[in-house]
Amino acid sequence: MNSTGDSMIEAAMSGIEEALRGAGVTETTLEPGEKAALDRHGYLVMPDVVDADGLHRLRAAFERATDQGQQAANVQQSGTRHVADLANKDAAFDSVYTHPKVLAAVYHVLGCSFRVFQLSGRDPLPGYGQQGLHTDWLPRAPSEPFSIVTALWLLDDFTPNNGATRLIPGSHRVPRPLPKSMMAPASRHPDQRLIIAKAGSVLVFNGHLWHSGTRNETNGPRRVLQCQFLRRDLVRSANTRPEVPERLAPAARYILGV
Ligand SMILES: O=C(O)CCC(=O)C(=O)O
Repeated sequence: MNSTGDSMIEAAMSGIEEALRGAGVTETTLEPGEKAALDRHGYLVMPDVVDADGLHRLRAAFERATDQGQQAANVQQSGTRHVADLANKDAAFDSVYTHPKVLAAVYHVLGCSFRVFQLSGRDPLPGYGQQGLHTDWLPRAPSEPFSIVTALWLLDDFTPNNGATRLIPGSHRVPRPLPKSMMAPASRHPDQRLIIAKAGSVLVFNGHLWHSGTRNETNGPRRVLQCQFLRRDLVRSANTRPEVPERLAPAARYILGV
């Protein structure tokens, strides 16, 4: 969108607080215990965010989106189905970046204006998916604010052996970068925790938290939608190419950054 279009949206939606209100976020959307978990542990699992019908729609949209384009060659190399730019691929994904509770969590962590940086999907195939521990943004000095929050929408159950996300609780507050030795996929951190949760849950975490996907040891899929929200002042070019869906309400357009 050109600068005239940008300023029209900015004028229509004067800031993040208005966008959050438009999306239905209130002071009490997040409970005190949920805020405390985000502060202390750096993550929160929200169960039952998506009901059975919603899951059916999101899974179908995920499959349609991964069928588009040249996926097969990439999958053979990486053993993981990746699909990018979902905001442009299906209206079913609109709810992923406008859900009030997720937005409330993002605002709680960042405390400033933000927008979608990337909305993608990930499905490690049987035998694949082990990643090294990483963060989703550059290392930060203790005096610097947090920059990014990631929300993983579980389209399949996370079980002990199907490639669930592992994370190190509290590591978003560690005042030194992730040790190189821990970045190797084979490394195990003594404090790592595997997130076991039902399909329809959303795992929201501070993007500075040390985390990774693990190996899918089953024969089933382990699909997630990955939505990253970045401080608005850091977005140079987002990894999403929104073609401004007309259906979107002003709050959704603001959060998407279109
Ligand atoms: O899919 C997951 O469990 C986490 C993936 C992840 O951290 C990443 O792709 O950077």
